[in-house]
Amino acid sequence: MEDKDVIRLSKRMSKHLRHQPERLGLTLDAAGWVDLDEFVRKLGTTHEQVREVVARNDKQRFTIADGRIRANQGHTVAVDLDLPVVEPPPVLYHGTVAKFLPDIMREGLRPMSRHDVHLSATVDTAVRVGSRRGKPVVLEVDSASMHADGHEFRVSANGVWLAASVPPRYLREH
Ligand code: HQG
Repeated sequence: MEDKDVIRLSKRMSKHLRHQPERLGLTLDAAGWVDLDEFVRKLGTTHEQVREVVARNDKQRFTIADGRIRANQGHTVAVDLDLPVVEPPPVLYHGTVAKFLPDIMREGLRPMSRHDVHLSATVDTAVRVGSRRGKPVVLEVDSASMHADGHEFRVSANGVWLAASVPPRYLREH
């Protein structure tokens, strides 16, 4: 497949595996999995194309296992990915844009429409995430203190760090 076709199919797959499975008549199980044969059929594509997207995806957004597929993170539908709580690296990063800063510094990072706040292990990744919305601003998260204070962290299969929220006292501009 050409790159642009991989991206287009990846976006369709994300849409149905994260946000609107019902639009294709799919039902995700509690952990976000759906039968791969059914998914391929309802998407109107082929196993080869779906496997190519999973393998070539720039961010490893999907996992195929035991004849099923799921998105690794980013859901807005209710799923419990069943990820273990783990100790985070001492510092994590969040990419955003300047117009959100006043609210973020007042009330902290909130998951907005997603399940969790998404944090990055590297500044580079946070810059990329922030750039989706304009000129990126990177926030540093004092994850060591959060962890010490009892906040839970999880990490998705593709290395995205997840937290329920980040109170403002743990945030500063990078
Ligand atoms: C902001 C992409 C006001 C937050 C990326 C962000 C990521 C607040 C936006 C993944 C706020 C939410 C997630 C507050 C947070 N007040 N604004 N209190 N708290 N915000 O898209 O982190 O390509 O839900 O800064 O790579 O941008 O989909 O989150 O700008 O990993 O795989 O509210 O999406 O991955 O936006 O991105 P999002 P995000 P995929």
